[in-house]
Amino acid sequence: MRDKILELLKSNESYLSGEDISRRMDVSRTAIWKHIQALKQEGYDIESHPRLGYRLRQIPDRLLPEEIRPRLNTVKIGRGGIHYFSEVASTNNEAKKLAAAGCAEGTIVLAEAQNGGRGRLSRGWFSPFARGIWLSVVLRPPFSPQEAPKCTMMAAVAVNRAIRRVAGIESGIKWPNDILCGGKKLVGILTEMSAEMDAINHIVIGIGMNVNIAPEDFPPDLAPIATSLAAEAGKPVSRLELLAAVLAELDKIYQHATAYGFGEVLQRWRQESVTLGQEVTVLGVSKQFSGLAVDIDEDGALLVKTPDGIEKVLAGDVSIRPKQ
Ligand code: BT5
Repeated sequence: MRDKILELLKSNESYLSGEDISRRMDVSRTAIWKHIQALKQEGYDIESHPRLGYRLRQIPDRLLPEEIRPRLNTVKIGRGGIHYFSEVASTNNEAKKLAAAGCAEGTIVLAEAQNGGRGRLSRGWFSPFARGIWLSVVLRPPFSPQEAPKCTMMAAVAVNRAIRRVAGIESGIKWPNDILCGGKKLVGILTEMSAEMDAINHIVIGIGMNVNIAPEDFPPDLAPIATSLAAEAGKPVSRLELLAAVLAELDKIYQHATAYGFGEVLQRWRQESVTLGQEVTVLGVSKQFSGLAVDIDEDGALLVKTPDGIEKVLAGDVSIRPKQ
């Protein structure tokens, strides 16, 4: 009902009387009034005129489900349900709870702000209000648990394409889970999985995108290593448009991967990588070594050429830094 009222207001540049809306919707004027109040609460700028009725002046800069639904260009992603929070600890935590309770594949969770946003290994993730896209997607893929790292790569390829398309900037993928621009981090991806020995129950892909964060608004420890799309593009970027592009790209490549495997994901990852061809230092749990990042293998592991031969680096257990 609320979506329909919004649609009506959007398609009308002038005023619509309460009576007119109530006739078209076949509900009372009081019900319409209540929906309009709720929309105003969400941040819609709706002018109410005692004689003329209602007029939508502006939609809010929020990732509201009412605004996402009409922009969804997907088969699965976002179709399972859109859970929206003004503020939450971590969208990944919410998505994991929903997934464990049996939510549909393609369910997404979004928040304007996170106060407990997480990176890998319990690192924090800076997630200021309405300045980024803090998103988690629930998938129930038919792949084996060993293939989960490739889901992170799949997300990276989808997000990178969406960024290039919407913001027109030259971003690249750093192994295994970052998107960088000019050497600084634009996006981080955190994939978490619940699985049996040979089957995945669900995967939650958490995507954190710095969209409209001004360089001076990053905390001092992040300022030298982080950037945002707006900072790189030199102008604000529509979060709604970008989100719609991310969901559409992810939907497309996920369908392709479930039907034909990860060949295309790996190929695109190689083309868009900023890690391959670089001298890197790998910081493992038990050992550290340097070498040339030459390729990824069919499992998504990074292959590093060292004086002792090729080292295979699996996702999740190392950090990589350009060699000094
Ligand atoms: C990541 O971890 O890069 C994964 C980040 C995933 C965040 C999303 S947001 C939606 C969903 N819900 C969550 O709770 N998480 C996911 P990692 O590679 O471990 O990098 C973490 C490191 O990146 C931190 O230790 C900081 O140095 C840096 N960092 C933190 N916030 C940042 C930001 N907004 N931009 C760039 N770098 C940041």
